[in-house]
Amino acid sequence: MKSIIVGTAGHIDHGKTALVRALTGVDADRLPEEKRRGITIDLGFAELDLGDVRVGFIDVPGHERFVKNMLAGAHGIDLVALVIAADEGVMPQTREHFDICRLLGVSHGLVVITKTDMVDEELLLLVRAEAEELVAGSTLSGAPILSVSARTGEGVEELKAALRETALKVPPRSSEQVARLPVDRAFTMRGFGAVVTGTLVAGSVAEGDEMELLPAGLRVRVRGLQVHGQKVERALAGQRTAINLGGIDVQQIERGLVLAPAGRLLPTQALDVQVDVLESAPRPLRSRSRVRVHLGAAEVLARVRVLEDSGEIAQGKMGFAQLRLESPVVALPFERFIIRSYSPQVTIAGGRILDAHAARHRGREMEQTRSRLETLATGDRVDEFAVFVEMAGERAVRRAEIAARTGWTDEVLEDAVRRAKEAERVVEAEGVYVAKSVFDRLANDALEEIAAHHKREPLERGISRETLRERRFTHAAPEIFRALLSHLESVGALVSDKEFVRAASHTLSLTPSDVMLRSGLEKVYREAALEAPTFEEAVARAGGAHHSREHTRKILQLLIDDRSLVRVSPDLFFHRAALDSLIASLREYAAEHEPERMIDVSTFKEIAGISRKYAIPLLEYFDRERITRRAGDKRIIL
Ligand SMILES: Nc1nc2c(ncn2[C@@H]2O[C@H](COP(=O)(O)OP(=O)(O)OP(=O)(O)O)[C@@H](O)[C@H]2O)c(=O)[nH]1
Ligand SMILES: [Mg+2]
Repeated sequence: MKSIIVGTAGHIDHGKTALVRALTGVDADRLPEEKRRGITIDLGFAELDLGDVRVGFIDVPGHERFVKNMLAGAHGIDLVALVIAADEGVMPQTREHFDICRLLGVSHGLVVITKTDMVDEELLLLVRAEAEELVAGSTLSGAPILSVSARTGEGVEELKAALRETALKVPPRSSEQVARLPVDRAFTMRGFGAVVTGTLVAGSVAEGDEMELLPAGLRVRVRGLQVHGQKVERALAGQRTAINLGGIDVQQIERGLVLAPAGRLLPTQALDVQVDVLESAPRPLRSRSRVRVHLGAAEVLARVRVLEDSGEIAQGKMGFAQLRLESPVVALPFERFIIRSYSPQVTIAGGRILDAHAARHRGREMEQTRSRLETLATGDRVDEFAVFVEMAGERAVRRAEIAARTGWTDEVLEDAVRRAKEAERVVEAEGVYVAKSVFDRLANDALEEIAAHHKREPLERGISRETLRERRFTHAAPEIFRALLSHLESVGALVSDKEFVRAASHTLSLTPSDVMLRSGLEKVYREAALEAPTFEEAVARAGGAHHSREHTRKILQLLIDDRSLVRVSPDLFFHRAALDSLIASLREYAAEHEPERMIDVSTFKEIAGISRKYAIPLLEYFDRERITRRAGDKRIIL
């Protein structure tokens, strides 16, 4: 069965509460003060079963001073019943409430002319004409206009039929976002504890769900749920829902908090928005003005920064702005909000959020900022995802950030990622996303940096990854840096060798005397075999004593790089061939001493034909290389 939320709207005393009562039998004015003063002060609730449609009514106060309360309910409605008393016609709050509904994007509704018993036919026609004029040009133009008397009951049945028909036209709520319930009421129920109520604006909530109240970040557990006064296991988007919460005291809960899945969304204090300024606003919306922002059931103070060159958005016009909030809220793209002036408190504008976690924009980047916002305002999900990724630049964004920023469910997020990757707009690395354009630029930077390094150090085999990262990529996400190098390696632009990388095209440029020194050193170590000389001695024997130590070290490094020599300890080098034959002898010895395969230092010295000075560093080297393993004062040959 379809569930629909209908909100009343209209001037004070025009018969909204009486109408809800005529329809449902429920007096939505609950507070003693409301009864005493005969006016509605806070939101009231009632239900109506229309066969295949279940209507949840939110009855709002018409009094100018309680528009704030009206807004706490109006954000969640699917359909508005705009009430106009036949004896008074269109009045200030008729217009203000209607403006609010329009700005909140409530596109379905009907007009109800009440108190028809108090006027004659002629006046009724006049009010009807006035109503038509009010809604002309809006999404409610052409909506049904009904005449009702709550006193005599005349027209009530026709109204029910019209409500049902209109309700059936309301499209179902999107299921793209995770559950959110802006709290409009919190109370304690004896034996149950804290209960919150509100309209579940997205997703679904089930018994046992772990949730949190934002922006406070209070963790709670769903103990039980009611929809339309009936216990249910799961509540769905679009339903008026009462939730019994565990793990919290009712004093901690206030109107405006949002119930959402635990750990999924994040509070924010800066919103990039598209604003629609009312024709009736007393002045344009200007930068630096202090305003009241009504979002969900919350109200927060904010400073406006208009993102248009003129610094203002004129009456009747639309434009981009940033709202800097004085306290945090939880907000998501495409949520609607209302702006009221700080004082006097009147509705002046409304709009849609485009980026709920906005960055500060620099003046000279205004053009780019606007074009990004334009994309967010008009683009699809992939555009939205790509824009958020692009904005992060080389810092890149993590999956959890995107989830918090969009409110998307896992499936929707997955789909956006897949399509953005297919379209080559985004690159993914270990759950981190970076714009393709940024990735390409970084790849280019890496190649440039490596080329520069080769130029400076022609005798080095490359640059260490860490040095490269420190030179150019300290701001980049480490995941992206790693992905970058493996990408460059996979396309053959780069060769990586342990912790070093070099350009695939890099070749050593050796002078003839370097070449001679290199082969000379190689020969010295080969012939010395296990009688390895000191490095200075080796250089002298190779006839390279006239080179600087720094230079001869570089040549030595080349021999290590091409695996001719092995560094056994910081200043002790052996030729690989000598080590290989020593290893072979060790293994032979082990085979003759199965199953122990044990050797001690003196046997080792004998086999190798070396003194203790070399035996210890060599054995330690073999331990590190897993050729031997220490066992007491002996070693096992592995
Ligand atoms: N004669 C007549 N009186 C009505 C009708 N509907 C409401 N009234 C009276 O009008 C007065 C205001 O009605 P409410 O329903 O409280 O008006 P409201 O729009 O809810 O007022 P607020 O919530 O304070 O904005 C009450 O005294 C009602 O009895 C009607 O159809 N005919
Ligand atoms: Mg009322």
